[in-house]
Amino acid sequence: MEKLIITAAICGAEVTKEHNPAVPYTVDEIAEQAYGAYKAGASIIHLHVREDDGTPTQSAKRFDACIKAIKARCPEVIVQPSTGGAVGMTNEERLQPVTLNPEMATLDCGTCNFGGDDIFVNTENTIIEFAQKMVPLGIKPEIEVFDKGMIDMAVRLNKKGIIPSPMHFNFVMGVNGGISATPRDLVFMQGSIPSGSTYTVSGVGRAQFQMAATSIVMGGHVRVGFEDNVYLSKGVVAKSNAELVAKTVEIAKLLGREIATPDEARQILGLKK
Ligand code: KMH
Ligand code: ZN
Repeated sequence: MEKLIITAAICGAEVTKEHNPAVPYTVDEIAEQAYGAYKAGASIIHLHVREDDGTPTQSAKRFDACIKAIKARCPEVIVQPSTGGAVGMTNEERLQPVTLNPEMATLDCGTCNFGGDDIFVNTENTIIEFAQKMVPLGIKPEIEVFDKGMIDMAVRLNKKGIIPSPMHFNFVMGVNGGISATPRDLVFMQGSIPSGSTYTVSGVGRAQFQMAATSIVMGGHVRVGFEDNVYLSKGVVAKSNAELVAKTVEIAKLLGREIATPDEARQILGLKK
């Protein structure tokens, strides 16, 4: 089986220090959390950034500062900026990190309820616009899907030549408004992507490690981190993203799956040189 790529989603846009005091806001905190996650076994850092007071921002300047601080501590790691940003941001705001020409960036492939009155909006035209900004630069899109219909959207855009093959998906499972985090649904999602695609699984909340284990067994990859879950186990708040990555490494070892280095992840995902 292919080596396991672990992505650490260290920060997110919605989770706060009230949820877990270790959620990073400052450039230094972000770099520290990224470094810890990398040392524990993550090859990709999925990156959102914040102002010092925790307000989510997509500022290119702030992304640049955070990426430089991360790379100063772990030059090898893959940094994957979010183009999803936070609910309610404009497309223009969200697209800013693409100007930094990263190896990868997220490409959210559909609109989703996000609990309460929140809606994360990604119309077909938005998805096309974002893909057309990334693809010519050789930025590998990680196709974020919160439901099965979003896979179908990506496949349609792939057939039209807007999203290139092979596609790499992130199945975000357990958002309040998206597909549930169950093995049955993961089998359904995996069976819906074109052969030759790769995928990672982000189990939200208490499902994080159950979905991680299921994906490890199925040959998928795994995302963990504060963006999706702040607990190490029931009632135990994780001290760091590194703890969440270390637990994933432990599960993978028990199940006989080796962990990919960043360079091995680059090869598996076909990232630009
Ligand atoms: N914060 C969510 C609204 C992504 O990074 O591309 C969107 C999100 C997806 O986190
Ligand atoms: Zn994100």
